[in-house]
Amino acid sequence: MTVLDTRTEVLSTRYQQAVADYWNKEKDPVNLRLGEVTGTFHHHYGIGDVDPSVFEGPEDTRDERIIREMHRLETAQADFLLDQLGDIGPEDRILDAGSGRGGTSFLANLRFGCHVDGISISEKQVRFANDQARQRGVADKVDFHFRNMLDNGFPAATVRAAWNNESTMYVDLFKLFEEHARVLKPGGRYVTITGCYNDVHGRQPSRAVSQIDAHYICDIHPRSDYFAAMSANNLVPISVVDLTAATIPYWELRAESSVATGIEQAFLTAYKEGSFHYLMIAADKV
Ligand code: GPP
Ligand code: MG
Repeated sequence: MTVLDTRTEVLSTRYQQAVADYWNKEKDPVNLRLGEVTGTFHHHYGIGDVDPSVFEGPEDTRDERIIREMHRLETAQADFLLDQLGDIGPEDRILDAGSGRGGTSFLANLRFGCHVDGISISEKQVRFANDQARQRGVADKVDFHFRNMLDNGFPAATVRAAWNNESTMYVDLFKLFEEHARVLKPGGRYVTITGCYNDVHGRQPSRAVSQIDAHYICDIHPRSDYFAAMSANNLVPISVVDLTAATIPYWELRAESSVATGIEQAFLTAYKEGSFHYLMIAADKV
C-alpha cells in the first residue's frame, strides 16, 4: 500500500486532512520548550495553583522559571487524568486517543507498567512519539499508530481503559464513543478531559468559544453532548469534575509568558464569563 493510500484511508474527510495538516506543521515553543523541561511532551493545558516563587529571583531566568512551572501544571493535569483510570495491571492494554507527542501515554506506562497504544492522525506526531519511545527504551510497551480514533483498528473488547486528553473536539462524539465502547472490555474505564461549552449559557457557542474553535480548527461540543453520547453507547458516568477554576491560574501564567500563542485571552474570557468549562468525565463500559 502506498503512503498516499494509507493517508486517504486514515483521513476520510477533507476536514480531517486539514486537522492533520495543522498538527503536522505545528512546532510551537509553548509545546516544544515545555516538553524539553523533562523530555515529556504534552498537548494539553495545566491545572493547579501557580507556585508564587516563580516570580521571585533573577530577572534573566524568570522566563525559564515560568516555562518550568507551566510544564509542571500540565504534568499535574495528566497525572489527574491517570488517577481516574482505575486499577490497571501490567498485563492490561490501554488506549490514548489523540496521543499527540506522547506525553500522557508515557506517564501512563511509567505508572502502570502496561502496554499503551497511542493513535493520532498526524504522521509527524506519530513519528515523534515513536522516536521518544525508542529513546526512553519503552518501544516494546508504548506504541504509536497513524490511525483515526473513529476507526481505531483494535479488536473488540480488548482494552482495559481508554482516554481522550483534549482531543474530542475534533470528532462526532456519538461515533467516537461507539468506537471506544467497541474496544473497551466490559467494566473498562473511559476518561476524558475536555473543554466544552455551557448549555446554560445558550444553545450556541459564545464568541470566545468560537475564537477557540477558529484557532485550532475544532468544533467544541456542548456539555450535554458528552452525556447523551455516552448514554447512547453503554458508557455510564461515574465521576464528573469541573476543573475550570483549577485551570485559570495556568492560563493567567501562560498569558504573561514568552510562549503565549494569542489564544490565552479567549480561554480566560470564556472560563470567567461561564460560557465554557474545563471538565473531567470518567465512565464505565457496561
Ligand atoms: C491541544 O493542546 C489543544 C487542543 C486539541 C485544542 C482544543 C482544546 C480545548 C480544551 C478546547 P496543545 O498543547 O497542542 O495546544 P497549544 O499549542 O495551544 O498549547
Ligand atoms: Mg500546549
